[in-house]
Amino acid sequence: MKSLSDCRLYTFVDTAYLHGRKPEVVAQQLCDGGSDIIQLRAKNSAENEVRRMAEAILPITRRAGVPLVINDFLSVAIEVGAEVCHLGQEDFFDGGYTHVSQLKDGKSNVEIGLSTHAPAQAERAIAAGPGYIAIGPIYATGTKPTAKPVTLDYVRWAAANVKIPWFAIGGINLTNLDQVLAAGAQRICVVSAILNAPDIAKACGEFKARIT
Ligand code: 3NM
Repeated sequence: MKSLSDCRLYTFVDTAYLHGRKPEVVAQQLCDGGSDIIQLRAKNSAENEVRRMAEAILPITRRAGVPLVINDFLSVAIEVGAEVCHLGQEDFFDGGYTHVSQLKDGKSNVEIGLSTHAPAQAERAIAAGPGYIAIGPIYATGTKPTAKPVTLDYVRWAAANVKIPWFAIGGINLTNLDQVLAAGAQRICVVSAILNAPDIAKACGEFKARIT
């Protein structure tokens, strides 16, 4: 199983972009293309549906040695034995937590990833002990249409200041990828530019070849 620091290309099984495909089929294509880590993101699904999808995907990611991240649903991540749970600022800090150990309650070794949208949020998140942080959205994106872009300034700040694994996210595609890398990112999250591509595995391979 890859460690978080080994991961460079972070991709998604996002139910908003399945286009009729089964989640586990998409997961296999992401693995075949060289994704290092995969998140199940199901913003409008009930917990039991997320659990069902996670159980279908997990054997595929395990076989590939790719950590599976469950977005939002910590209970599902722990129950199915996913390697990571990703939480937003609201879920974590507005939920009253200050350290990831409070979430796990000694019962699980699931890693936690946290979203951040500004340097002050990154500093507070890092102090909470996550396995990684995400920084974004770098560019405007239809995947999160209401979020305000943080620009490459935040990437440059992260490159100079963040010592744990961090992933740039938001509106990244093959056209702007080089700008994000030049600003200092070594790890990239991509949702729509891969899931909307005609060949998911090929699209992953194109990103991967330029990141590593
Ligand atoms: N989180 P795409 S931006 C899921 O800034 C998500 O925390 C963001 O999708 C954040 O690659 C984002 O299609 C959307 O732009 C990423």
